[in-house]
Amino acid sequence: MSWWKNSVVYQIYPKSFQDSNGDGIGDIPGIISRLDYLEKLGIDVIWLSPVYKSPMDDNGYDISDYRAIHPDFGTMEDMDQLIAEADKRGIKIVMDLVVNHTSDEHEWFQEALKGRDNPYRDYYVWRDPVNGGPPNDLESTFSGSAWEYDEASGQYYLHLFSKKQPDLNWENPKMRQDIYDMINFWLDKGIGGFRMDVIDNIGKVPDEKIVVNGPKLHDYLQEMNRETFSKYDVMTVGETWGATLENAKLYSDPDRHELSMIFQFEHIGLDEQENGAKWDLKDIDFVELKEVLSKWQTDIGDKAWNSLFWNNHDSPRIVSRWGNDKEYRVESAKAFAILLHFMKGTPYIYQGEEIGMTNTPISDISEANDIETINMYHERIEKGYSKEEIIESINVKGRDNGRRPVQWSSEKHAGFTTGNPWQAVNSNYTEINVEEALKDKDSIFYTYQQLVRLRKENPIVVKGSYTLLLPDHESVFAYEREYEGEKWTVVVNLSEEKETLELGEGTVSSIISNYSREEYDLKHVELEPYEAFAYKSK
Ligand code: TEU
Ligand code: CA
Repeated sequence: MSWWKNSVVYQIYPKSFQDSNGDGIGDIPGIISRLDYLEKLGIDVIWLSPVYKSPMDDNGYDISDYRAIHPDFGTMEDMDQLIAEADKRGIKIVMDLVVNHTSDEHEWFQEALKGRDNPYRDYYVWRDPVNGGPPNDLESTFSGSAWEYDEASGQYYLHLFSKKQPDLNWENPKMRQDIYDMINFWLDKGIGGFRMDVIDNIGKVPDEKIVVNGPKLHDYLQEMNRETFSKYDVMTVGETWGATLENAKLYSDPDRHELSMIFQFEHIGLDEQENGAKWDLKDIDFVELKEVLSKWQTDIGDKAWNSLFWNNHDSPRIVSRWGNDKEYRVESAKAFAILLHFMKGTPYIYQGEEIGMTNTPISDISEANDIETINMYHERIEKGYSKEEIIESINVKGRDNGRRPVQWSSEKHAGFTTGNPWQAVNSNYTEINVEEALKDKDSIFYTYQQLVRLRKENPIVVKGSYTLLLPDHESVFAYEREYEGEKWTVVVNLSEEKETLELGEGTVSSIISNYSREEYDLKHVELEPYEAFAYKSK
């Protein structure tokens, strides 16, 4: 079986992970200094958000040189050392592959700007004006038009994200070959694979306003696989906001030679008023959450593979989002961990999740760093929204929530830096930090460690079938896994209320319990707020 099916991935957002030299910015030597910690947690793979050279308009998702490390993060020697030091601990490094767009400061774009005849012009997407304006009304994810006018040549270029992130033209075979060479450059260094940024945008057909799932998307991925991944034993995970069960099977059916797995975002959209309206808040309905996650568990089939995650660098903290980060912070953080880590698929832990780091509310837009957040704020102010309601949305959903420095200790700035952090640390760091978590045997950290270990030691967690129980229960999420005559049941109360259930007959001992309960009487299961446990019934 492919190694990545047995793996647990840990995502590092380098700018906020660990600073080593006091400039307030996390860096690669900082990551190296924390590898022993990650080994203790038990993870197999690090997904490293971009560390390439970049003007940092979107914190590194705007790359100006794919083959160089941004000096804030270190040097190529540091990167090589990270790969080697991780390898010593049995950890693979998965790099972020951002190939839907580059930075406008990338030399290809700088060349392209020189004029219509430049050989790099066609590496990007250029269109003539229509009626003196942009070619059409396509919008950027970061607000405003997706088209930017270039005075010098009298044409517009496409940017689905910021103006400083011009879209690459995947129709151009020469451009594609340059990208494949770059991918092989990294694979030759012995990395474990790639997380592929907005990969479902590469088949775009802007003239027809097709931005995701374009007609040639899968052809490009098959070509890429043939030219690159197929020659190495690596994992690939596509970031695909437009994923459906049907196309998930196309991406990750091994016979089609595209990707190992994708991130699907259906559950992530459940607390917005309509899909894609991230800032229009709605309470999560746990019955819907059960439906969506269970559908992905059961209907993805035997060939394709799921990735499992609650949060990443683009989303708020799960404990604040769907748990309770106040009275039940520890209980609810563990409950969400137990719920996810017994499912079928490859789990992803986002830095700080394993100690229950929370969102960091702001009261004014001047405290925000993220380009998506800042642009949305100004757009909504213009549209007449009140400052208060926008700030509320930001505090619930904004990307900065997950990007605050990791809280390592109760020292100044949480031990993240000896200087001034690029983004302030959450003031709860004196209480919530790695040092405290490691000292407390009942901490969230040890629940994650135990979950990672249980997955390693029990094939049922990786291979077992999945069946949802109690589908209509409003707050209890329960399911069974079965494999070779063995059966495990997972029961999670997602509410602040006590719940009473009947799950069968007799007394069972728990495999894990976030209330440290060793036995459960199945006839009268009395669940405390956010109580979660698993037991073996066969
Ligand atoms: O994210 C894709 C993306 O569309 C996000 O902007 C997402 O929609 C948004 O945060 C949720 O509303 C990827 C990266 O993960 C993100 O950090 C980058 O900003 C983006 O691509 C552009 O590279
Ligand atoms: Ca630094």
